Amino acid sequence: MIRYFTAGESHGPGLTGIIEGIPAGLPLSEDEIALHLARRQKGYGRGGRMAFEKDRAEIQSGVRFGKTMGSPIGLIMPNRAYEKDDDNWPKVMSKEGDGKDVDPITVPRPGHADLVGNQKYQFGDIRPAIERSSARETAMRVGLCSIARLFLKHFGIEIGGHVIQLGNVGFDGWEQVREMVDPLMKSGAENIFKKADDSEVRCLDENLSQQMVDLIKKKRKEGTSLGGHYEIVVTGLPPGLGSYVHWDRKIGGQIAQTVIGTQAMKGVEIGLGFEAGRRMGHQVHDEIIHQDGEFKRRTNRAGGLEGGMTTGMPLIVRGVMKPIPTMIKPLKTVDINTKKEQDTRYERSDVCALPRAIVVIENVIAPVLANAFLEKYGGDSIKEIEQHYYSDKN
Ligand code: EPS
Repeated sequence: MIRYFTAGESHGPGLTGIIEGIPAGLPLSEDEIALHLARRQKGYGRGGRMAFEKDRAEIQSGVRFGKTMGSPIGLIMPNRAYEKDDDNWPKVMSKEGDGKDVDPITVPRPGHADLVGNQKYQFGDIRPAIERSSARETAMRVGLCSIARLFLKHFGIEIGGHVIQLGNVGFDGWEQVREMVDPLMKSGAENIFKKADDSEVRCLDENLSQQMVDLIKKKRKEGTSLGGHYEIVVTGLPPGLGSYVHWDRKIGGQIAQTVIGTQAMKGVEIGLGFEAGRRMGHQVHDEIIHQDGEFKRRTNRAGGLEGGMTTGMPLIVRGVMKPIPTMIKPLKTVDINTKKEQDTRYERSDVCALPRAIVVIENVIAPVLANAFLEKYGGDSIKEIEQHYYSDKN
C-alpha cells in the first residue's frame, strides 16, 4: 500500500519526503512532478514569497532509467527563503547553539496553530509551531502525491479541480455548477484543471473570476483575508473501489480524512453533500440506466460513491477552506509570557490561498484512490496490475 511522509520547516533549509508502495515500472521524471508543483505556486492572492520560491523536487531514490523500481521514492526540495531572505533564517532556524540571540515569538495569531502548538510542546516560543504547521509543507505533499496521481493516470483516471465560491462570490447552487462542469468532464477531468488554470483564481466562469479577483483586491486593502469552496472531480474510476463492508475502507471516509488533514480545511462534502439534507429523496438519488454496455446513473448527485464504493460515475468532492489567519488588520490576542492583551503582529502572508490550495487537494486524494485501486487490482509492477485490471474489464 502507498504511504508517505514529509519532513521540513517553512524557513528551514528545505523539505524532504518519502513515498513508498508505488509499483515498479511507472514512468517518472522530475519534470512530471514539477508540473503540479508549479501549478500550486500560481493563483491570485499570493503573498510575496511565491515570487521567489521556484519549487522543483529532486528525486533522490526509487527511480532508475526513468521508471520506478518499487522501492521508496525520496524527494528533496530546498526553501529559497532560507538563503534569500533578509530575515536571517539560517540563524533563526539554526540546528546548533542555545537560541539566546534569537528573540522568541510570543504573540499567537487566533486561528493558527501558534497558541495550542506552544501549549502542547511548551517551547516558550511560537516559532516552532509556525514553522511546521505552515502550508509550506504542502509543497512536498503535492510532490509526493503527484506520483500516485501519475499512477492513476496510467490507468485512465484523471483528476481536476476548480473554485466554486470565494468569499461571498460564487456559483448559484449545485445545478449551475453541473451545467458548467459536466460537459467539460466528458473527455476527462484534466480538462477541468487545464481550463481552471486559465483563470487567476481557478474559477471556470470568467465573470465570476473577475468578481473574485476584485474581491481579493478589495479585501487586501482592508487588511483582511478570504477563503472559499472548491470542487475536485475524478473521472475514469472503475465501479467497486472501496467497500461497503467496513467503515475504515469506505472511500468517502478516507477522502474526508485526507481533505481535512490539509492545512486550513474545515469541511468536506461528497456530491450534493449538505444540500442533500434540504431535499427530498426523489431530488437526491440518481436513477440507474444501462447504456453502451455499462450501468450508469442519469444524474450524479451521489458524487460517484454509493455504499462507500465508487459507482463508475465521476467522483465529486467539495471542500471549504477558511480564510488565512495572518492578517494586516490585527485581532486581539494575549502575549504568552506577559498574559497581557495586545494586537496580533503581522508576518508576510497570502490574502487568499484558495486557488493554490485546490492543487493540493487534487493531489492528496490521489494516494487514497490509488490504494483502493491497488487493493482491487494490485501487483508489484505496472505490468502485473495491467493484467489484473484489463482482464477484469474485458
Ligand atoms: C505560510 C506563510 C507564507 C506562505 C507559506 C505559508 O510564508 P512566509 O511566512 O515565508 O511568507 O508563503 O506558503 C508557502 C511558503 C508555500 O510554499 O505555500 C503560512 O504561515 O502557513
